[in-house]
Amino acid sequence: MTRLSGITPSGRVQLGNYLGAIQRWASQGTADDLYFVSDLHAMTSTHNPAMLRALTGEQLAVLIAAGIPAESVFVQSDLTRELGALSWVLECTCTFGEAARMIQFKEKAKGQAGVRLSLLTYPVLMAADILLQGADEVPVGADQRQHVELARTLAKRFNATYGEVFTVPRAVLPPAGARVRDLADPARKMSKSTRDSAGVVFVLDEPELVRRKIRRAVTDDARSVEYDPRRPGPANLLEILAACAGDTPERVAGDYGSYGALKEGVAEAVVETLRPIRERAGGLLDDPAELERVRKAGAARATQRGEHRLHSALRLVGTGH
Ligand code: AQP
Repeated sequence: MTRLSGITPSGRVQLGNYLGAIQRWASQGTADDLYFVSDLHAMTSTHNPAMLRALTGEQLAVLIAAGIPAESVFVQSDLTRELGALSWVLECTCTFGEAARMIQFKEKAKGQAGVRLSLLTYPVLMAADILLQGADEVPVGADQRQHVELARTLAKRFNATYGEVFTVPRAVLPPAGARVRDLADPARKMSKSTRDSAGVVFVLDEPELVRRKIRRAVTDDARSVEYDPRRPGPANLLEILAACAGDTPERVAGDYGSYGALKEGVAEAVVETLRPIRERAGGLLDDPAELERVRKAGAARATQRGEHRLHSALRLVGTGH
């Protein structure tokens, strides 16, 4: 059974990406699972090419530094030939109405001038990501569920029209995990592309900067440290601490008598959780030849895994050899 998950280089990897996804990918993934840096998905709105390249390298290094086996990781754009060809076949399988119905497209395109056509078509590219690799399960949040449903529809339609080639994928909800919120504005989730990064802990931040951001986290004026999900600031700190300690927020709350002490505890737990990843990722980023070697090997394996499906699909639609 193959599970496929990706991370988009729309900004630097933040603590929420790590605690909510990458940590689980590293500890619970199986040898058949695949994890990729979806750099092509980061191009559906204005982007900076040099930044995209740097962020892609950083994310690849973080995935490997976090302990995901290098043979399970690849960069999406290293498969542009295969994904480009399969996207075209799938665009010829998808109707305009199906693509235009995607809620995320409607929301993101609303009121925006110069909307890139790729914002409309990227769910088809996402279907290509999934179908090329023969993924059975795609763990996604509610916002991406409709896109996996589209991949499912396209797989079934292709198989019924031309012949059985694609595994029909299933969207699965990732196991409930930490939903890390912005430290400066706990009403919203921590995000890599947030403009003001005062409340965002990046995985590669220096320890002193991590401590500073956590010390400035917004709490409230209650005096006691208790876990109450209706108090988003303190609850966020306790959830982060619990995720780092492998414990429950209710239990870790009992160890602290003041917000000051709690913040010190959270800061140390986060610094120690991220330390080995920051060090290993730093080592990889300082050794571009090694990172390139890992990247090439991942690309070769992912290409090889999908090659036969692409060739069959091209042949069955009446193209290729
Ligand atoms: N704050 C979060 N708490 C828990 N999990 C999170 N994830 C993201 N933010 C949090 C999980 O990280 C994985 C990779 O995310 P993505 O690159 O697919 O995009 P995203 O969910 O949109 O992440 P960001 O950081 O918020 O990026 P931008 O700013 O571009 O929107 C996913 O599994 C996601 O659930």
